[in-house]
Amino acid sequence: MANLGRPLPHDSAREHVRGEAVYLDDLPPLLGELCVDVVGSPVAHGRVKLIDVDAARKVAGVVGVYLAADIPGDNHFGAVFHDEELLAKEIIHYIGQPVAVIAAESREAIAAAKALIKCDVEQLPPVLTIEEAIAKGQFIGPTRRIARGDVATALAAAENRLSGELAIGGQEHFYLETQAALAIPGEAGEITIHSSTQNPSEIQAVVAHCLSLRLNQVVCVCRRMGGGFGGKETQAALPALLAALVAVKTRRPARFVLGHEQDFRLTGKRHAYRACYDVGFTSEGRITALKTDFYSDGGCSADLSLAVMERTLLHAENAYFVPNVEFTGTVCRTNKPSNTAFRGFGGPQAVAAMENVIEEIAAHLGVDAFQVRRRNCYGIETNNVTPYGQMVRKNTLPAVFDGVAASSNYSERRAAAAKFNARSRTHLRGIALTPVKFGISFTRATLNQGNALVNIFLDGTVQVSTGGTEMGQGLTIKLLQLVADQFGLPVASVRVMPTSTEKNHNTSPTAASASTDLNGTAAVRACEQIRGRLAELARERLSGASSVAGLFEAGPRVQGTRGPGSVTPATEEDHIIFADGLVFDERDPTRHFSFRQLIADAYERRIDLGARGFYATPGVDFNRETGQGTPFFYYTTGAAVAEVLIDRFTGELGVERVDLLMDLGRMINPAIDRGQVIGGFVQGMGWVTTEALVYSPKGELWSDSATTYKIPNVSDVPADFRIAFLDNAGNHENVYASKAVGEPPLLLAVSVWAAVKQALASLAPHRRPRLDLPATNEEILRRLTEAATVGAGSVSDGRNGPSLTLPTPTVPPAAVELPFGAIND
Ligand code: MTE
Ligand code: LUZ
Ligand code: MOS
Repeated sequence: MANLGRPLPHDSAREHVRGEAVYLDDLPPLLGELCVDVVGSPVAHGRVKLIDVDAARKVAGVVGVYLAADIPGDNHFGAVFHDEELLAKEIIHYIGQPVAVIAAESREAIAAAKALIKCDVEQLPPVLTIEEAIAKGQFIGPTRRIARGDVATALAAAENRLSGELAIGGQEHFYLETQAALAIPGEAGEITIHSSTQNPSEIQAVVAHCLSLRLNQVVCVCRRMGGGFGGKETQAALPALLAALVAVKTRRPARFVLGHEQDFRLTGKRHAYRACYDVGFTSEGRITALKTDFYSDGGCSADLSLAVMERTLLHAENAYFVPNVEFTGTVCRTNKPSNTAFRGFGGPQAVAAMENVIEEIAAHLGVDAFQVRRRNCYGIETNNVTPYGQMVRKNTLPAVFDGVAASSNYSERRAAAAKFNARSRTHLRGIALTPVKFGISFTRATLNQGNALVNIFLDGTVQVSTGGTEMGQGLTIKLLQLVADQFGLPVASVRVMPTSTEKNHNTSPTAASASTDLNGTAAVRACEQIRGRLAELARERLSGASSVAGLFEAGPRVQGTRGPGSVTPATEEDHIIFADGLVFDERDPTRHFSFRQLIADAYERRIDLGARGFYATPGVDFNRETGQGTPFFYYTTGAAVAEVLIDRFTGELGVERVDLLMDLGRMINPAIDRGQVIGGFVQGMGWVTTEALVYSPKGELWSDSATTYKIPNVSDVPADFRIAFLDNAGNHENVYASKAVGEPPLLLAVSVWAAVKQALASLAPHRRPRLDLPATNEEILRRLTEAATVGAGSVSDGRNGPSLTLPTPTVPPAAVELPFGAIND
């Protein structure tokens, strides 16, 4: 009955499918509950002249309309700096920025009130792009830097040198459940907030701060989210704060659930980036020096932008050892909603920039990009220290590289694609392998902690509560498996309870892919304490034959969880085994208790049947000022080979096949991890191919719904999608020797973009065509058009697609012929 390592279904799979899983807006309305909505600024940048809410206040059913001046505590809040206004008072920073909040009995009353609110704003010139912000010197925080060696000298001395720029787009989270909160006032200033949040402790903190309450008066509860993807790491705050404001003002429950388009327009996204690089390399493709300057679009306030940029700098070399590097990161301030965490947290942009550099080097040298990648890959014994000084220990990158290259038949398929491109006049193929090396831990060391509460009831069932939240990623089932395993129980005997700051306090966001690591270990530690107490009791009882319950029928036990926890028994208690709902001494398994009997006995004996566990990740430490240290507990690594097919007449892109290999250590739940890999990869595919954020010249988001913003759908999932996991017995770092999975697979989608770039390069091998992200069909068509006009000398205006005189494709010189592999350094 081992629970660990089994592909158990998601704990709510059945409820999800039957529509029985309760999301925030499914909570039944409470007596007297009010709806909440906001009125926002019509312009992106301006000075508030007048907000007239008098008429709106008189609408039947409207209970209150509140402005900045009505906020009992501080109107300012923020995840890191308090640089955001809950309701704008004087200066407007983005279109739709809330200036007034309406509380009403019905949505009809809200709509009527909205129409009557006058908001006059004197327009100021907005800054809407990274380029404009750079030109105006409008930044958030200082430029950060991570460097090693002497880049200037190494660049000057390099055999080959290339420089260029890459534009990387943002991404909308597109969680199916929008940002939402329900606030319920209690007695003596207490308030309970139900929030769709990755970060209940932060909701508690901002509500207390803005409403002038103490932390012990505010409870935040989250049963689950309908997706978070980073978008609810900080930005669940807006509806929570406004619902709480209304609850405090009216003494009535208040619920604010954003509409989908409203959520698109008001909340932050993945940061768009510009990356400018200067790289030096040998004629064998070894990178000797790399300088990359990153600029991100932070939007109007800091939010997590500086932490996101920090992770960018810590992933800017991706999986490659580069002796001389200088990475800088600057966050730009623009008149858009503040951009925020999104799966990968700055890592994806870094990897895209690095893989672009690799593709450019390969094109320049006329060699297979895989060879450049493999040649520069972090080594096992040497070349294994990152620019920030952390050693890549137990490095599985070479194994992952070679494993997936072999299993995908990369070299044969690459040669076949080149032949295909030389022949086909209608389509182009591209194939690329890209790796990931994702650092696991919050880069702010403090956040790497978790606590858990485990209670055992008299019928032998167990409840576990942690600060971790369920957003669909499967934390719950993994916690169930870990805890059930501790007591040798089936998972059905354990429940994971809704996350609440009342049970688990001062918690970190469920983020950085680390929630099973942190909360799972804390839960195991709580179980270990209880098991120690139970093992002592069992040992005592088993030593006297009288109280032993019955004879054990079956043969010797295969496996179970040992007493207080040590692998080699050191004490008598260590011989006590918890397995199959029974407790016994491994030296005589025929004499046993049922777990339930032992619990009843423990209760009679007044033994504590609950415990709180705590875990702090050991050894993480990074100095932001020097850019040196060990920010990560370990790395999750992987590689993917993507093959794409492009229609040369329409630019339409299809992902034909993906082979993916990841090192996830020993998986707690291989079905959940597989789902995370597929989901993460496909979400990344959307980011690199179809998901283009389009703004009006005034800074209004035009792509604000499923009809104007194209996420992948079921038919975009690669028809041939092969997922494999590295057999890594050498991993012991983490709980059950598992590795974090949530974010890393998203970064592998860069392989799809790289495959498109390679396909396009086959048309004009020496021109190194620039390809920004996302490579939308339109963007691909533009590049095809360019290649057509250059390659064949025919004329096209670039708007009507490629001229019909298509260029004769050339086989990239030498590339196909080069021997594959045999790169052991
Ligand atoms: N999977 C689903 N289904 N829904 C989500 O919102 N968020 C991702 C990832 N996988 C997400 C998801 C992000 S951004 C992170 S950081 C991790 O899950 C967080 O959970 P973990 O720490 O349990 O992996
Ligand atoms: N959030 C955060 C994160 O605050 N710090 C991090 O390092 C991080 N990394 C990934 C995702 N969220
Ligand atoms: Mo995930 S971006 O760490 O919430």
